Amino acid sequence: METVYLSLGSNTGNREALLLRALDRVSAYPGTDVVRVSSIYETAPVDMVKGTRDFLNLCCAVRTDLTPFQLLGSTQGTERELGRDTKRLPPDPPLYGSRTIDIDIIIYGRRIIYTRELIVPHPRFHRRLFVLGPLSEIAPDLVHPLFRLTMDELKYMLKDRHSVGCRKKTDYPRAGKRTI
Ligand code: PH2
Ligand code: MG
Ligand code: MG
Repeated sequence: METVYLSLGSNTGNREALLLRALDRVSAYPGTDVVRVSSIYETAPVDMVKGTRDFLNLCCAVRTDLTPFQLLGSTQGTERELGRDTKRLPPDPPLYGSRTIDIDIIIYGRRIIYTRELIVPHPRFHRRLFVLGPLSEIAPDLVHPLFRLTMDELKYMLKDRHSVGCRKKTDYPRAGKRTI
């Protein structure tokens, strides 16, 4: 069993309902419990094509028996089921297009994985307040397996932490009975 941190985001459709449905799906994966869920944050789009709506983002901690690639297969299945259009490429790469739901594996225990399909720890999360905001809420002392800095320290080091829109929107009722 490993502790894994996921980042969830949505910026089309009923964003809040999509996040909560995605959390439900994750908790139904075999051998997987959602043990902590952050508040929902409303965040300004980063590196997105023009005119996209603000995101709702949250992070959750899960305990799982799934391997990283089994978990990736499951989260991609959930993205498809919740209407993520995987075929349509953004018109102007490397910018991103809108998404009903995006589920990213941020940290998987202390594993370091570098493949074409999956990079863990997520290669950009330490620069993104829309991940570090919710993640440092649920795991402030979690240490980045490569940088050896805590989530709180990484958040503090973000130069643009005041300029990127990221405000706490709702307190999501904490999931699960166990704490980490
Ligand atoms: N996800 C991205 C790119 N930009 N911006 C915000 N605010 N929230 C996201 O979840 C997000 C983004 C790529 O997955
Ligand atoms: Mg993403
Ligand atoms: Mg993704």
